[in-house]
Amino acid sequence: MILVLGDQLTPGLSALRAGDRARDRVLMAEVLAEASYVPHHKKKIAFVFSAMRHFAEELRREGWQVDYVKLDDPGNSGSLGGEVRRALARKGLTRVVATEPGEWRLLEEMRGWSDTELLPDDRFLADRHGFAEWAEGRKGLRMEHFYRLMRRKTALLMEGDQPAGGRWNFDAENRSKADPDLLMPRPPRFPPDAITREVLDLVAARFPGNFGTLEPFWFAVTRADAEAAFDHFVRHALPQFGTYQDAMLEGQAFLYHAVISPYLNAGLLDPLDLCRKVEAAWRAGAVPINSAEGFIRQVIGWREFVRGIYWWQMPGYDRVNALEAQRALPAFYWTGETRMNCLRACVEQTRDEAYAHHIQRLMVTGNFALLAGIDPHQLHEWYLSVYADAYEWVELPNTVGMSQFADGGLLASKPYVASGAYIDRMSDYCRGCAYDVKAKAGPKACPFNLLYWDFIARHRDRLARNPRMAQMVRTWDRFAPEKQEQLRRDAGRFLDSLA
Ligand code: FAD
Ligand code: DLZ
Ligand code: SF4
Repeated sequence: MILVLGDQLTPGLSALRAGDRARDRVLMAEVLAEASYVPHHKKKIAFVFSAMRHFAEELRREGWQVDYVKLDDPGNSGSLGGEVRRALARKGLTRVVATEPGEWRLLEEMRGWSDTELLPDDRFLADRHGFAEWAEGRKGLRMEHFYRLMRRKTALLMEGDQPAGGRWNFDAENRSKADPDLLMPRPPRFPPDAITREVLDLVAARFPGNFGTLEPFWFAVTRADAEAAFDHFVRHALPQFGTYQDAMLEGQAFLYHAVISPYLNAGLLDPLDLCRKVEAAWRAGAVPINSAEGFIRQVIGWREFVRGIYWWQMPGYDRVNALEAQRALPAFYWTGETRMNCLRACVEQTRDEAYAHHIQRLMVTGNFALLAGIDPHQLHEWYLSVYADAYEWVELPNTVGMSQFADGGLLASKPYVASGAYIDRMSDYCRGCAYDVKAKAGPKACPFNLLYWDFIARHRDRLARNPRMAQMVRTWDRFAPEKQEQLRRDAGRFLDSLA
């Protein structure tokens, strides 16, 4: 029996390649354990279940015999292990083959199943053991070094041994603010079919208290639709993707982003295929190099790099807390009820779409949590719950490593902290805010401004040793003692007011 998990919806999956469709049976199971190990967004559960059901149909069309267990099927044991045992008994089978899962917790569990053979997940460019060998013994781990290896390995955007366009990285050109008058291409919307409708009813009935708006639901749930969404991105948004990659606009959730991470992480899309299409669009003159390189760097660079770190550092990486941040996650991360307009907008968008783009996650919700000293584990569980693309292998390193510096600088060379000025420069959020982004002290002062200096003061000694932060520490040291006291008092008052 071949077990296929909810984020393994790939016809070329190693476990399927190892099988024989005339002899073997495929098992797919919706189980409460996977649907509730964190309180997932309703849209995330609906996406996974509907994509699983459509993938089962795809496999059947290709000649596989598929046993599909729905969440509300009578007798559903509620766990993957339980469903494997039930299916073996039902069919009189004795051996299970599966591809390694994407999360440590499940890998540990599956390693304990005596009759199960686990095959490597080779849907990534860098295998996890190879990454660990590369990382082991290096002084500083930098994504850029890893990325160049991946460029050479894939030959993407290469002219012989040299990077196309004469540079490896065009990030410096990717920091423009977006104008609300720009015509934004919207991601295509796929109306729910009968299978998705049934899933939406199931999620509404079984997960009524979970975070998030279930409808309208328009995600692609088949490979064909996911590919259509990507082709639409390449034609309509990719040309501007690089330039506006870091921009944020109120009411514009997607800007020029691809909005494909749920599809990619569930296995509906193949990362190398996507990058080849992007390279072809650049070679055809349809998109500029800063966009093509920016996209390819995210996919063969960051995505692979964070996965390598996850497997190298687990178990234990989910408990790192280098800055000893202990504050509870404020309730407004779930309700959006805050006077800080940037946070309100990002949380409400997350509630409605199960999506936020990278800078919203890193520089609004992440930045605030880091400045305020929120417990990174609680924050990790939040990110893992609320985004449709969230699986621990990719979410955890982005949260505790990139965003919270909780691994002490293993993944990021400096904490991603910024005052309100950064958010004001990259967005239009501050215009509609109850706080004044220009005010540095007093009751109207933007909380990011107060918390920024409070953060520098709290971690002064550690930050003074970091070459990329030392300048800010020197600035803090030069403030008059009365100014330092007032900033810390105002910040303390604000922090005390957080529920
Ligand atoms: P685009 O901006 O269009 O980028 C294209 C693709 O590049 C993405 O689909 C994604 O596959 C890849 N990519 C870009 N940045 C990253 C990155 N930092 N790490 C890995 N892949 C990247 N991404 C997830 O897929 N799942 C998560 O659970 C997740 N959690 C995050 C948590 C935090 C705190 C932060 C700061 C980032 C997180 N990211 C996560 C990375 C990034 O925010 C999303 O991949 C991106 O927003 C997805 O939207 P998109 O498809 O429109 O991406
Ligand atoms: C995310 C998810 C959800 C919500 N439900 C299921 C499920 O019922 N059955 C299943 O096989 N997979 C599900 N998944 C995806 C798994 O959680 C994912 O395979 C593991 O977290 C490993 O990445
Ligand atoms: Fe956010 Fe501060 Fe701007 Fe308000 S003023 S939107 S809190 S950055």
